[in-house]
Amino acid sequence: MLERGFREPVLDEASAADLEARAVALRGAILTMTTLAASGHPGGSMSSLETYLLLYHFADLDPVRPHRDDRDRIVVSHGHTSPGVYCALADAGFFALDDAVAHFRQTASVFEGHVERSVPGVEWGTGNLGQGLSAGVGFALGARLTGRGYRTFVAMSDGEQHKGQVAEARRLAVKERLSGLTAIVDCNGIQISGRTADVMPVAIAADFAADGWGVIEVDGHDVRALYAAIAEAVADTSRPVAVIAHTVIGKGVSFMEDRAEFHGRGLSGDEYARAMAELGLASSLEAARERRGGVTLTPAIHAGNRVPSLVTGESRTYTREKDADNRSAWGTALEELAALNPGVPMAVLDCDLAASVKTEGFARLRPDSFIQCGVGEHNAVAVAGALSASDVLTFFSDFGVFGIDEVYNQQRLNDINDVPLKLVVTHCGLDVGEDGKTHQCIDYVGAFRSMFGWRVVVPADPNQTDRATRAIAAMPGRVALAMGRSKLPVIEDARGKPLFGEGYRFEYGRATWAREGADGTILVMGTVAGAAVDAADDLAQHGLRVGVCIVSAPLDLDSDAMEAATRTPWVLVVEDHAARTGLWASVAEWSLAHGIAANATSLGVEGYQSSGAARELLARVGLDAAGIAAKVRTLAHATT
Ligand SMILES: Cc1ncc(C[n+]2csc(CCOP(=O)(O)OP(=O)(O)O)c2C)c(N)n1
Repeated sequence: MLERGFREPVLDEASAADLEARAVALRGAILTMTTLAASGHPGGSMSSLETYLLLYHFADLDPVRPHRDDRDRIVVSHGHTSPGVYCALADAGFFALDDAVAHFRQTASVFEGHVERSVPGVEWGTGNLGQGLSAGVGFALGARLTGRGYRTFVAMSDGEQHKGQVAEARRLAVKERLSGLTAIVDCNGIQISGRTADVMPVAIAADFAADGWGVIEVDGHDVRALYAAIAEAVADTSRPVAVIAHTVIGKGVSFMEDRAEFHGRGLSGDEYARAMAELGLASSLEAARERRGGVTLTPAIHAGNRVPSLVTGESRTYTREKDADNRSAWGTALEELAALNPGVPMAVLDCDLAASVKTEGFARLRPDSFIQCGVGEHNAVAVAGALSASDVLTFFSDFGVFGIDEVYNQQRLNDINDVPLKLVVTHCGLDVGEDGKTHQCIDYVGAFRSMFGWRVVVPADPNQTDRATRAIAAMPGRVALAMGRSKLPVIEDARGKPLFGEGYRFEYGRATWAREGADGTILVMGTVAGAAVDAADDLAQHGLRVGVCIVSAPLDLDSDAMEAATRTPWVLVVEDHAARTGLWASVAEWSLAHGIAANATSLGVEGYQSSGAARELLARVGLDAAGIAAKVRTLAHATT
């Protein structure tokens, strides 16, 4: 066998003959697993098989140490061809083939219908087509920013070339000069609904070439030619290269070849017998069935994510002398983190909004780590996810509506892939300025409520933003920091000192009491916290003592604070967010889960609003100090 790394230009004859023989047996294994599971995608698995065999045998990987830092990264973008991936990985020694065959698509098995990171050798979970090239761009950037210099290979299908995100990724790869990136496109010409040329014609080779990629066309079933093409791509240090592999769906079994029917179904017993006879293989269905009935595999664990050891520096304290905005406080803290940690690989991804989201200072300080993705958010979010999984402290910063709503599924895939991405969104809520409905991200908590690994932090003023920024940078996992646009007065405590100044330490999930008061409690998050405090101070002048509790982690409420709040006669939940999915929803959930029937009322955003100055829009829906005070008076009146 040749050495790994595709450094030799041609495949030696012994390896070629060996792979060809093994490919026949593995086609049988693909059929056995999809027939046994009575589902799955044999057709594309059989057309991509030679690609997978060459990649897993000859990329710089170590099956015994599948998470070695400087390993080459292989992303399979058409995750439905998992049977082909599992067969090739097993053949290269990553796990036992019999396990993959027997437990394919079995409940609780790692060998899922679409590839995912808990399988040794799988770098990126996919299934939503069109996202793998972006992940590959992320890994390739990771190779550069960590200095590890590994190569990244992305296997793709022809059907998914329809997706716009693929074009976004192609362009970014060229712009960033990612010559360590190779795409191999399985062009079998078939997809679910028939011929790819009929479903949606795409000039695949021409599109890659037009964007500046090198292009090599090859017979994707000829292991010698395919190896040579990949080696040629690897040797090209001037640009990323796409190997266009012309293949046949269902390759190797005459009645499956070139038939869309076999894109996504297992064979019947009769078809299976015919196919195995044609391949010259004995049936292994019964043995696999017996094994499937045995113990289900324990899920393997993926590499996990390293938490950077970070110097977070001295917090800045802003004062009332000069109003500041949260986004500038975030940008300043980010810049300080970058300056304080020269040895920590960091990246900021931007989609043409750096001036607004305040990442320009970082860009000046670390120009090579500032990745401008243009108006290509779907790509940017997937790139950022994979980059964050490459030991690079990665921030994606955008307006809320573009960094969350626009890219919900990409963020969901980041969740599934368990990446440690930090998302910093500004212009959230009605505090977006005059842009109007399309820009009003009033669901930033709600979107992440529907996922499982994202934590959301909503700072209330520049001081809390500064401290939260430093804290989330050092936190493991996915964290979204969500803020508005406007300048906000620094919130002060009852003695007139900055509430989130000296002596305050940000702790995820810990709420902060800005005012004490036994007559009722305002629970508030984010932009409108200052207005709630002003309302409470105003009411105190008139003898009404209202507590104000500022919540910065709306998805993980502080039980101590909640218990204290619910002991008061009423609770008013105030937020610049759709109440039905925001803090109000969390409070309702908490109350039910704790069996505490809080006398609670909501004051949030009940629908998209018009264009207008944030201050006016918030006042119009009662989210200014006067509106909050008026609401409190009705509650106080009702309970006396
Ligand atoms: C974003 C997205 N849309 C739709 C699907 C459903 N889907 C699964 S496979 C497939 C056809 C893809 O064609 P190709 O990848 O060329 O499949 P092949 O037949 O070659 O395996 C579609 C539309 C999906 N997985 N992801």
